[in-house]
This record gives sequence, C-alpha cells and structure tokens, in this order.
Amino acid sequence: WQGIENGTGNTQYSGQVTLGSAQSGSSYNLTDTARGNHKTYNLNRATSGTGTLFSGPDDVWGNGQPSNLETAGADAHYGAALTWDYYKNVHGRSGIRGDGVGASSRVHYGNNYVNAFWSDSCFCMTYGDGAGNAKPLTSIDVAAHEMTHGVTAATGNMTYSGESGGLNEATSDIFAAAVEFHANNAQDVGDYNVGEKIDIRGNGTPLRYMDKPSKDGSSKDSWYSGIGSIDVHYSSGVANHFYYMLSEGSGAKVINGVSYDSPTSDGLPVTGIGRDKASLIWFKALTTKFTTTTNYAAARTGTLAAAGELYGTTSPEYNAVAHAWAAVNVGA
Ligand code: ASN
Ligand code: ZN
Repeated sequence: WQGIENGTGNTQYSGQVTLGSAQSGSSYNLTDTARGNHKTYNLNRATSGTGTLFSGPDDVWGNGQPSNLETAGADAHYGAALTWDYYKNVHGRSGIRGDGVGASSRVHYGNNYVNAFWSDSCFCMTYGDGAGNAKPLTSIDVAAHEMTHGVTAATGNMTYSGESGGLNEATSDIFAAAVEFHANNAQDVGDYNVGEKIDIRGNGTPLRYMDKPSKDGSSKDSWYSGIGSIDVHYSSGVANHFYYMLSEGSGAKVINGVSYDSPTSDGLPVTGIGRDKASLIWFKALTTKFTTTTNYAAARTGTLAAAGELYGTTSPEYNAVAHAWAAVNVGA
C-alpha cells in the first residue's frame, strides 16, 4: 500500500517546506504522487546508475545543512515540485512532456562536481555537491533551469549549438527566473540572476545576469553576426536580455531588493509588459513556433507571432516584443 503523504523538507536554500512523499509499509520515500510520481534518488557519489530512492522511517527530510545527505534531496525534490507547479498552473502543462509523467532527480553526483544537468535518456536531473566555496547545485533556479531543458527537448528542441543553442540555454534561464518568482519563497526570492545561491565563482557573484548579461565577463548583451560561434551559455545572453527587457523595460530598477540596470543597443527606451505576459509569449513561441533550427531572427518572428495570437498585432504587447528585440540588436 502506498499512500500520499506530505513530508517536511528542511532545505539548504528554501527553509522548511512541504514535500510530496509516499508511504510504503512503515517507511516513507521521496515519491511525489501528486506530481507524476517524481522521485528523488541519492547517487552517493556515483556517476552512473539510479542510486537509491530517498527513504526512511520518518517523513522529515534533511536538516538544512549540506552534511546531512537528505538535505540536497529535499532541495532537489522541492525545486522539481515548484517547476512542475509552475508549468501546470501558469501554462497548463502537466509535466515536462505534458503527459502527466514525472521525471526524477539524482543528487550527490560524483566528487566535487560543480554542475547540474538534464538528461533525456534517464528523463532526470542530476546535481553535484559543489566544491570549495561552490555550494550544492540544488537551488530553485538551477532545478528549474535543468528541468526546462527537458521541456525544450519535448517542444521546440532547439539544437544545442550555434544560435539555436543560445536560445535553448536562454529558455532554461528564462523559466528558471519565472519559476523562482512564481514560487515566492521567502528565503529564495525571485530575481533575474541565475545561480546566485551557489556562489559558483567563490566571490559571491551569480553565474549569470539577465538585465545585463555581459556583467559575467563572457555573455553577450546584444546580437552580432558570429554570435553563433560562442558557447551557448554566453550566446544565450541576447535572449535573456530580451526577456528581461520585455518584462521590466529599460532603465534602473530594484525588484525584491535586487538592483538592475538594463542597457539598450539602439538607445531607445523600452516599456516592459511584466514578467507574466513575457513568459506566456516565450512559452507559446517555444511550444508552437520554435524548431531545431530557430536562430535569433526566427525567434523574433516566432515571439512576434505568439504575441500577435495572444494579444493582437496592434497591441502594446506586440509592439513591446518588437522594441525589446531592437534593444538587443535583433532587427527586422
Ligand atoms: N548546467 C549546464 C546546463 O544546463 C550543463 C550543461 O552545460 N549542459 O546548461
Ligand atoms: Zn542549461
């Protein structure tokens, strides 16, 4: 007999949270029966296989400290639940493939592994524990980023190289921000930075910035011919910047205590339409316009078409999409 349980997670990044769990006999396990039976496994430093499903005699997971092996499991399980809820509640999508089937998470991958990744072959996300200052990669935005790679693979499936690769990466950063804002967790407030909880560089800075991607020293704020030959985590900057600009507009701004200042490539101001509308436009473009070969010019066309269908081609939203692309040097 397996019953639906609501466990308690003591996470590292999000405080005490409710986790979907299941009971089997006298033991509980991290199977989220309300979200497609998403399961979270402990790899215990292995780099292959499934590991062991987190299970135990009580329904309390982790203690907020990374030294407790359940803590990373609690964070990963929570991030997957928030991402599931975001796609379901905001976009009406049930699971990564839209078929109601949950994925799985694996934590404690390898030794000193400072990354996380999605894999279509296991339909799973995998998280390293970090090394040095870099903390476990199990924050909400990283979970949403990786899970969104699964959504992209099931929809637009933009090829992971060249400009399409940048758009694939940006899609993960865009919905990472959207999930983090939507979650509204008191200890991990929404922001337009990526990986700010991890301290991946060891100097307290985020991995990426969406208001001005070049702040990381490598990402690009605006399109130029040849951007398709740089790493997809840097060419993504153009679309991340577009999404920030479309949501918030140009100029200085403070949101949830974080300061932003977004430059425009054409010098013309942009009025934002808000994150919710920007996310609906990007999701519609991803799921109905983007393909394996979508480049920046096609992303412009696709998002304009999506905005036209959602709001009309004479709407402020449609015009804002055009202005935001112009601000990142993706023109007609
Ligand atoms: N964390 C990285 C990403 O999701 C892993 C990779 O480069 N594939 O983009
Ligand atoms: Zn990625």
